Amino acid sequence: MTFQIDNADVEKVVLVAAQPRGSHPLLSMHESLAELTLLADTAGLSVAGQLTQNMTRIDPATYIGSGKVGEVVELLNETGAKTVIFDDELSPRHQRELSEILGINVKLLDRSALILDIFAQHARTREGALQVELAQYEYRLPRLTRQWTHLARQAGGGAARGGSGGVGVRGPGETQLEVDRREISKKITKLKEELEKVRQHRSLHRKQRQKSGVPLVALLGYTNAGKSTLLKALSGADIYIADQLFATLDPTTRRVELPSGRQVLFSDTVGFIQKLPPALIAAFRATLEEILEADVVLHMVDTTNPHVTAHIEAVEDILAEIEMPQVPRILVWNKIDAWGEQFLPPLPEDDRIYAAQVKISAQNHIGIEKLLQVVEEVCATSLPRRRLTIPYERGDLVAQLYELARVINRENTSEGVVLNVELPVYLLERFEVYGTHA
Ligand SMILES: Nc1nc2c(ncn2[C@@H]2O[C@H](COP(=O)(O)OP(=O)(O)OP(=O)(O)O)[C@@H](O)[C@H]2O)c(=O)[nH]1
Ligand SMILES: [Mg+2]
Repeated sequence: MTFQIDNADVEKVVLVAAQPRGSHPLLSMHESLAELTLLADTAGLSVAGQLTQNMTRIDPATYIGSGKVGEVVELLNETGAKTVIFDDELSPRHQRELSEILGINVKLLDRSALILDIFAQHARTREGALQVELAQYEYRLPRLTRQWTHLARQAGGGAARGGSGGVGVRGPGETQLEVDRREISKKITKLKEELEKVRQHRSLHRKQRQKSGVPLVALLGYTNAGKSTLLKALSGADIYIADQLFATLDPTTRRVELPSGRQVLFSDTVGFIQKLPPALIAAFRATLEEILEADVVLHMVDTTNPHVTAHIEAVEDILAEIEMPQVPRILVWNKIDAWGEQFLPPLPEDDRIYAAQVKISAQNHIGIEKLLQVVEEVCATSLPRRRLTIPYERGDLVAQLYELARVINRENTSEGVVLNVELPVYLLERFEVYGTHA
């Protein structure tokens, strides 16, 4: 248990983690609680105390059982904290029953609400803000109780970012929560419509990218792995980097030149975490759709994190959940500068899902050239090859191939220009009539 010096400006919280016997989560109860502490820290909260509970089963009414709730109340009194955060997502019933016992002056949140709050603080673009707002409404709708309306009055409304109500109640017009479920449902429908417009706009952008024929490399990984640091190292772009969870929410894409001179796009996006709220995954569809179109995935991990194996698994689980297509994946062990031993933990599962593994330090520019070489090789082997015979009068097509594909060799024959090329998948159809498999 940790106690911190009183600071009137900082919201004090008590964290509660519980684990039913026989469950095998990716992170142990204590490890997950440590992660929750980091999340609380990122949200600007001060952790005044922690409680853990090994239980035979989840209590249908209070999650942790009434005896333990008593301890929570005691700890709240002892520390003066008025906010409790549970490490697991509480069902609407748990939330209701616990709120009854804790009383109207105690704010009850769970990991999902905390993550949503961080997202609300970090959203920088309109799309990001819309997605977070949608996720918050979806999360709150079934949990709409007296507590929220009470908090709503306290909070007095607030923008998606920087509202005044403190953790968990920042966000979409708090006063809206005073209106009934139907109003919130209407709001959800409206947000979905707005997001649909954003999606269409994005898909237009994607079509332009596809036309440009430049392969897309998605930087994915657990939050804080160093994805943004790598994009900055590769492109020199001014990108926000922080020792914080979910520093990045909105995707950033930059053009990067591979050793051969070939151009690819690298896209940095929102990080993942275990127990990511389902409402968030659903709401971030527009952002995640971009990832789904990647030609290559760089799965970045923080080698220095003692739970790196669990992190890898958590990321793979989320990729499966969003139905990431089977494009080549490269496992990138980042932060090797800070990793004394030349030892990488064994991979949890079948390591054949990775086309390659590379060790780098994004911050100290170690292994970056090697990484780009590997990306180049993987791009080359993953793109289909064709032997195309283009009639001489279609010089425009030959020019297009030089621009959009990789021409391996060229020969002038009596039938036309014969080219061996690597084609991005979307060009296959266009050139089908000219080709045979190389
Ligand atoms: N020692 C060391 N630290 C690094 C390295 N790369 C990144 N970091 C640090 O790790 C922290 C997270 O880096 P980011 O690039 O923001 O990580 P991210 O994966 O984009 O994280 P989110 O956007 O929060 O998901 C920052 O404090 C970086 O300075 C590295 O190679 N070595
Ligand atoms: Mg980032």
